Parts: sequence; C-alpha cells; structure tokens
Amino acid sequence: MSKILVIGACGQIGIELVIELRKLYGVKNVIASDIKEQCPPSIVEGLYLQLDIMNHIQLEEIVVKNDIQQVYLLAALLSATAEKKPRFAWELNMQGLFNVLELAKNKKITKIFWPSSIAVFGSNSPMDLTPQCTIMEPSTVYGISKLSGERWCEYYFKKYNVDVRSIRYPGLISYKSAPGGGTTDYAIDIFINAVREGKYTCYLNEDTNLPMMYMTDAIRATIEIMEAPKEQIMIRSSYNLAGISFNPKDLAIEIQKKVPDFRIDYKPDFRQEIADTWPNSIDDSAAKEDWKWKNSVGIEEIVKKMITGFS
Ligand code: NAD
Ligand code: AKB
Repeated sequence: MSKILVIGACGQIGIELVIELRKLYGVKNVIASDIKEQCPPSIVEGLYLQLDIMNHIQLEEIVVKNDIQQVYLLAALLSATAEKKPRFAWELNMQGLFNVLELAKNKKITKIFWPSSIAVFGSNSPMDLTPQCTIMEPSTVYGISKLSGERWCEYYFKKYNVDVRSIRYPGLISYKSAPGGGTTDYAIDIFINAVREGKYTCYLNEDTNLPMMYMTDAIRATIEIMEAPKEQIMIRSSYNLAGISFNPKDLAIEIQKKVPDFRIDYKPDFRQEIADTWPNSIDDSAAKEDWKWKNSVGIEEIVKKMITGFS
C-alpha cells in the first residue's frame, strides 16, 4: 500500500488523526511528521520524521523516499497566535500549502487534505446558519490565510486536476492533546479548570455563540471526505461543517450539572474581537448532500467525555 504523511502530527488534531489513520490503514502505512524534534508518546509506535513544511526540498525527499501518495497538511498558526505574529503566520500558512500543492501538481502525490476554518467568514457574513457561499471578508491574518488557501486549492484543482479536499472546521474540542492557540480554546480550558480548580475566568463574553465540534466527529469527517469517491466532492475550495453551537454561559450551565460548585466569570481579551467576527452557527447542507456528512456528538456527551477525560 502507498503511504500517508501527516504534517503537523504533534498538534491537537494531528495526534488523534494519526491514531485513527493507523487503525484504518496500518501503523507502517501512516508516517507522522512535525517540526518538533520528538513525537508525543501516543503516536510513538509508528514512523516519525522531523520535517519543516517550509523546506520543500526536504518534503519532496521524504515523499519520494517513503512512497507517499496522500498528505494531510495540518501545520499552521491558529487565530490567536497568528495575530501576534501576522507575517510569520501568513508565510507558514501559505508556503506550507503551496509546497504540498506543487508536489501534487508535479504528480509526486495523488491526494491532499488541507483544513480551512470558520475563520474565513467575517463580520459582513450572515452570522446564523452561515451559508457555504456568502460574503467572506475575514479580518484576522489567520482567516485571510485560510480564505486565500481555499482559493488556491480550487485553482490547483481546476488548472492542474489536483485532488485536494478540505473542510472548514469549527472550534474543535478534545482532551487528548492541548489546543494550539485558537480563539475557541476556551471550550477546552474551561474543562481543565472546572475539574482541577472548580472555577474559570473566560476570555470571551458569556453570550459569544460559536460553532464547535467534538474531535471524534472532526476526525471522522476528515477521513470520510478523503474516502469519498472523487466525483462526490463538488466543492474544491472547502466545505462548511457543522457540529453544535453554544456560548460560554450555555457550556458553564452544562458543566454545573456535573460539577455543581463550578463557578465562571468573564474577562474578555483580544480574542473577543476575533470571535465577534465569526459565525454563531453554520449551514453544512452541501457536505450532507455531497458526501453524506452527519454530526453525532452533542453538548451533553461532550461535557461527559471532557470531564471524564480530565479527571
Ligand atoms: P496545532 O497548533 O495544535 O498543531 C499544529 C502542529 O503543526 C504543531 O504540532 C506544530 O508543531 C506543527 N508545525 C508548526 N510549524 C510547522 C512547520 N513549519 N513544519 C511542520 N510542522 C509544523 O493545530 P491544530 O489545532 O491541530 O490544527 C491543525 C490544522 O487544522 C490547522 O491548519 C488549523 O488551522 C486547522 N483548524 C483547527 C481547528 C481547531 O479547532 N483545532 C479549527 C479549524 C481549523
Ligand atoms: C481557532 O480558534 O483559531 C481555531 C479555528 C476555529 O480555526 N480553533
């Protein structure tokens, strides 16, 4: 079997994706890579390579030497971190994508997964059930890089027949690995603090609704879109994907059902400004129609899993 390369494998999504891909395709067929020198213990049983995605020569060497056919490109700076290093974020988020798209254009690999985000939308987009195609004027460097990336993915598909597939992930919730500097990270931090301290100071206002999803659903969606027959993938920029939507107050109320003494207060910081430009909820009917996407984990189950996970 030809091999799969996951780039950015040590991150929040990468760790769980590598584990699932290895279950499906075999440990020896899924190579984990990241700029980090060492990989986390949970993915240590398979091959791990240190790779800087900015280095296209090293990337091509790894791809050719290991007979890689599919690449999952996860390396990026997320919204909050990117605002602190805008130029570097732009370079990493764009150059990394170009390096992988070029490999496919030159027929060194056959399929790419590259994630976009709800950050592609902006304050002029409809906030509720944000449609697949609508006004998109992101105001963060992260959102600008994701929207540009989407346009390039579609361009490489149309011009060079590159089989690139993409999802606009909402905020992802998980306990197996730490989040990487996003605006939606409060929905993870809140659980760590609820379990360990019984209280949490939230950096978003109580009524800030955002689209969210439990990690297992996001991983399933990722594998499902990659497994779908080519002709079912009608959108080559990126698909809207919806899980559930809630705000910090809703989440705190759910947590109090399990941790009755849990207390929350609110001290909004710069991430509030980012969240205010993102959708409250997402219309993912295109993903449902084209490759039969269906979310499965709701808020009660998320709270149960997260509290158990951090206890
Ligand atoms: P993360 O920050 O947790 O992980 C990113 C990984 O990339 C890290 O392990 C980091 O070491 C690695 N990396 C950074 N620079 C690199 C380089 N030059 N070469 C190789 N590796 C490098 O991010 P994540 O949450 O796992 O997100 C993965 C992707 O999914 C990103 O593109 C992100 O924009 C997208 N996404 C994530 C979410 C979410 O909620 N986690 C939501 C929407 C989109
Ligand atoms: C972030 O908050 O930056 C990410 C995302 C929604 O893209 N979680």
